[in-house]
Amino acid sequence: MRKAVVFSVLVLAGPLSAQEYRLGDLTIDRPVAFATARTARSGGGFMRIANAGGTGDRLMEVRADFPQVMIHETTVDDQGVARMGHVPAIDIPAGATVNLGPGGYHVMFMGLNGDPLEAGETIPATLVFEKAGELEVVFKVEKPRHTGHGHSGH
Ligand SMILES: [Cu+2]
Repeated sequence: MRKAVVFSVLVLAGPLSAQEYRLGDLTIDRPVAFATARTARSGGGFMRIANAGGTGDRLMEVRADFPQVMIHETTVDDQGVARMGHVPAIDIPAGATVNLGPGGYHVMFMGLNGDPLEAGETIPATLVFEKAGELEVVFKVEKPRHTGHGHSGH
């Protein structure tokens, strides 16, 4: 219980400082999600993962309190049409920084069903890495930027 209280204080302090998490050689920078429309069925989660170690790792899974959470990648085909597809894992090569951002890899919080993500909310989640293990993080929900990254197709 005491641990939970301390944790929430840290989260409240978040807006003034970038949220950064460390797990072994991995640094996870600023997990955010964007507020969704009331009718949206899913919302995207984003962050940056840096691997300072000498061996690669992989983000295998993200767990959070939604009916389904998947790892997606947005790709653009020859016709310029963007599509999202499930990817089983994201490689985090040794020495590399991998950006999960609009238009690329993202976490998909699915099954919102009339309970949209709202700015100011936080989403506790667990990141599961193949080698480094599990890490608890908190995604901050922010107002969407105008990136054209829609999820209406879900
Ligand atoms: Cu997606």
